[in-house]
Amino acid sequence: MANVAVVGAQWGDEGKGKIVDWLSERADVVVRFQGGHNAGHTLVIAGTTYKLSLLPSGVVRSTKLSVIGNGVVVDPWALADEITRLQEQGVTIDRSNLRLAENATLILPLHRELDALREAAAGDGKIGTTKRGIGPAYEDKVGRRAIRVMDLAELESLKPKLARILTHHNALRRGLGEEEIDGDELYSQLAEIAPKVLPYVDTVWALLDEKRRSGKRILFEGAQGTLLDIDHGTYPFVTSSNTIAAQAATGSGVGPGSIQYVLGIAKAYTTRVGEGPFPTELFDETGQRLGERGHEFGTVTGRARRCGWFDACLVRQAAKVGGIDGIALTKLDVLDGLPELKVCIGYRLDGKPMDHLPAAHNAQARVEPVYEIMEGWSESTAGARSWAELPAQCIKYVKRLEELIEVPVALASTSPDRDDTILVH
Ligand code: 2SA
Ligand code: MG
Repeated sequence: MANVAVVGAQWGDEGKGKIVDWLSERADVVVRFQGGHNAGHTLVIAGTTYKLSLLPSGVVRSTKLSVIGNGVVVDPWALADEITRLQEQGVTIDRSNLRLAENATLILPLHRELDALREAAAGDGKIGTTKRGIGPAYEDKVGRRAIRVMDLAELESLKPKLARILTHHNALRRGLGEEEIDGDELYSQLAEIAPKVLPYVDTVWALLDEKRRSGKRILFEGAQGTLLDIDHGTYPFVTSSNTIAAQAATGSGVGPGSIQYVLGIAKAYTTRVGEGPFPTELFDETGQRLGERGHEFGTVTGRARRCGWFDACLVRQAAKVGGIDGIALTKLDVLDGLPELKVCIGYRLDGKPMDHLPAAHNAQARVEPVYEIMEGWSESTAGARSWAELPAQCIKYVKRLEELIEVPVALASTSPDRDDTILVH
């Protein structure tokens, strides 16, 4: 198998965790390259449920090397807690199977606070963030004042760096009427957490280069989804990183040619958590049914996800901007028993047809979906493991989606269990 990047082709929560886990069996190294502990992956292995946020999904398999790349924003306290939580579940995590990029940006408590303060102040204009400090941490990275993982190893030079970042943040905090942050206190907090994360620190680009040259297979694990990409998503209702496969290269320090196949994950319907446009959103019983049958609640925050019909127009766009080679279609079984299925094939904006989602927020919020109606299936597809086990109408649905999104469906998934996966091509 070539090196594969797995990315969400919708608004996140497409079921990437299960597919990454499925693929990680065939890989040697699993790499996270963007986002942080705003991600939530649920893995079910041999009846045990593992909830991962920051750690790559490969971590539950002790023979795989898991890598947190430079493109990730790392809350060191959240990382230490997640490691402890998994260790308590019997998972081995040590330097032999986990490495953290020395040049990854840290999320500090002040980022989390600022995220929450801004959301509270925004009222109806809020983004609906996970309040994990993701956006503010990326702002500081781009603003060239961030504290990075390697700074924890050089405590003697940390104080002037803290003074720099605090000059910026304390000015902001004064403006918001918040108490200023004391540099000495932050220094002590960081000095205390440092020994918990430093054992994993490595020069990740060199490590990955060595793995690649020695023929090891690398799996790049994306978080969130294409429509949450800072450039290509439904801005400003997006996350603060690039979520598409191109980021796998910059976010881990490999060349773009190191990624041979981009697998996009899409749900057989659509969900979104947080605010922002969602053309195929359902506000009726069908939407409620999808949410209930699909257990559509955020892994990280427990928020109920908004649900709607499959939007082929959006997934086609995601495939094009991200270079998706094949789609893994998940949660097909959630559609079981629906008499009729709608698929969005395009939009109308002020009466004019559109074959893509426009970039302007106002236009995105106003587009009306154009639907194609398909017959549903009454049989259960839950747990199907081969194409032949699927009802004819379900195969027809998948085939039609393939045509509309202009990318082959390479895998289909029919339950959270990793073995309930159909290899289509
Ligand atoms: P943020 O916190 O700055 O990244 O939020 C900005 C937007 O990105 C959305 N976002 C997500 N959407 C779906 N799933 C995400 N992860 C968790 C999960 C979500 C949860 O996998 O279940 O538990 O609530 C995720 N992370 C960020 C977010 O909703 C905002 O729209
Ligand atoms: Mg998730």
